[in-house]
Amino acid sequence: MSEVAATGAPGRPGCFITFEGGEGAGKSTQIARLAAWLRAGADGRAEAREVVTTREPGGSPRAERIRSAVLSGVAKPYGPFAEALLFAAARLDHLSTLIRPSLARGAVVLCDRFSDSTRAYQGAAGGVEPETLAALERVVVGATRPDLTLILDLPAEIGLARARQRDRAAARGPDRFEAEALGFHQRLRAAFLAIAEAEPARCAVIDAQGTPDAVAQAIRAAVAERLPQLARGAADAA
Ligand code: T5A
Repeated sequence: MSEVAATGAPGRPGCFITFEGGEGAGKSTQIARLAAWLRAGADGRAEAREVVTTREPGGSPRAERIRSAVLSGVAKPYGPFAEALLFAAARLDHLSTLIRPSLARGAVVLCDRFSDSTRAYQGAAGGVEPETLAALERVVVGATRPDLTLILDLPAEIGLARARQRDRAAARGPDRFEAEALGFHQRLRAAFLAIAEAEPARCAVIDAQGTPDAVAQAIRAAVAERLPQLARGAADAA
């Protein structure tokens, strides 16, 4: 077995890390930073570490088409359960075409949102029964559960302000979920914290209020603690 293999769950060579949290928490920013850190750790090794960054909804051409539809709000009239089914359909394709093949060849997969977002957005905030979503998760995700989930936590008002500032700079309006009322986003925050409390072995809560550098440092520390074999080369290179 190579030095960079067997970083995640037993039986699969790769390692699956998801980023979760409310709107504007800094997930995209931090995925790029963690990917760069992990890739830098591969420098000088006999065998380079492959890092794949991806996102949900989306991550594969078919899933990106579902993303465009759902975030445009076209499915909203069908209700949160129908939206959960669309996110699940996108996830099914994303898992089979990108995530599982990447893990099978030993890559580290960093994914911006995954099934905890369905639990929080369509479940806790949207009102779909947790048992229903758990059944959907079982059939869609199966054994491909994340090795580590980093939950970027900050008050909803701060995340929404960041997202709005970014949207203004890009001359675009809020998407389907950004447009929801503050109470919806506060329920999301509580839901992500409840997931972390229920599954402490998988989840690490990261304070996302600091500077991008401070948040990146906290994420590296969590990776080094939870997945030491993954962080070893990267920590040496930092
Ligand atoms: N969804 C998704 C569901 O409802 N169910 C599901 O099952 C799934 C998978 C996806 C939407 O779909 C929903 C959730 C979402 O509403 P999206 O566009 O991918 O839509 O939205 P988000 O995942 O929320 O991503 P965002 O792009 O809005 O936020 P990020 O990625 O968390 O934040 P980021 O890095 O883009 O940063 C936002 C802004 O803040 C700045 C950045 O420069 C940027 O301008 N920033 C900071 N500013 C100050 N301090 C820091 N530490 C900062 N970090 C970043």
